[in-house]
Amino acid sequence: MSTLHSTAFSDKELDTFNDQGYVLLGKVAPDEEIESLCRRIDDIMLGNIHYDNMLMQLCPSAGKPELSGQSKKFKGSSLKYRKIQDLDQDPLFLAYIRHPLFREITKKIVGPQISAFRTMFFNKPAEQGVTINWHQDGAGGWGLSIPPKITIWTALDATCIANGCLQIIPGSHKTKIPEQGDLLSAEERAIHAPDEKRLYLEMEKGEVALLHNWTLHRSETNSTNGPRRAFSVCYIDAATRQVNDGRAFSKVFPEYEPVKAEASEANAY
Ligand SMILES: O=C(O)CCC(=O)C(=O)O
Repeated sequence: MSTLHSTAFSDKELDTFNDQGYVLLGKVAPDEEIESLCRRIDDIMLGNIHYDNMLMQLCPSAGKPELSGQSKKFKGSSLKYRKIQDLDQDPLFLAYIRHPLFREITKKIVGPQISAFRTMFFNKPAEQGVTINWHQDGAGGWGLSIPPKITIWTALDATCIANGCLQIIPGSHKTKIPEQGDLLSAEERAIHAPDEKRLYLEMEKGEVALLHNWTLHRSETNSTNGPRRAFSVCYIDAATRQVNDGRAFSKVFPEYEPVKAEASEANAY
């Protein structure tokens, strides 16, 4: 097992994050914990473990277009889910979300009272998955009262170009780019995301990236014979509300205080 990141977030890492819009943290949890998360998410996809209130979406590769929208409904036993949200309800995922390092990071960048806007499994099933085009997260598309700043993205499988690793544009977090929503137009892509600025984040299983929400990112389909699973959490100031209905989000620091509310079905990425 490689060395785990300490529970402290260094000033150097903070400087890199501020300058580049991302910082790679290496592994923060033992291999066995990551393996347990993988087994748990597979069990949720297969219906061996069931939650009533999770936002779920099948990948188009599951071949059930009638079930490919997101809704709070189990769509059948299949490893071809594209997204599953609201994973803070699950004790294993909740423990990971509340990792002491993530507490330190959020305290330094966001503040002492923290909620999770989305606690989300992102999957590209073997030989499938969808292309996600260049976008920022929550620059204009999420309707939050306080702009979200950070997402912590964990590779549950090793990622590489062939299986659709994250691609980012370092430094792009300094500007809110899309005129509307989060997705870049063709003109914006040509200016802000030219190929020569693209960085492929190939990561080991269990490796973690801290991303500024405005760092441009995208990912391709998975052409390998194994899944590309990932877990992504957007940590926000607990005072944040959904502008259209005043909804709050489950608090994760200093204590866990779940909010019984509908998760947003509006964010498309
Ligand atoms: O996991 C991926 O490939 C993409 C993630 C993403 O686009 C997002 O978190 O907004």
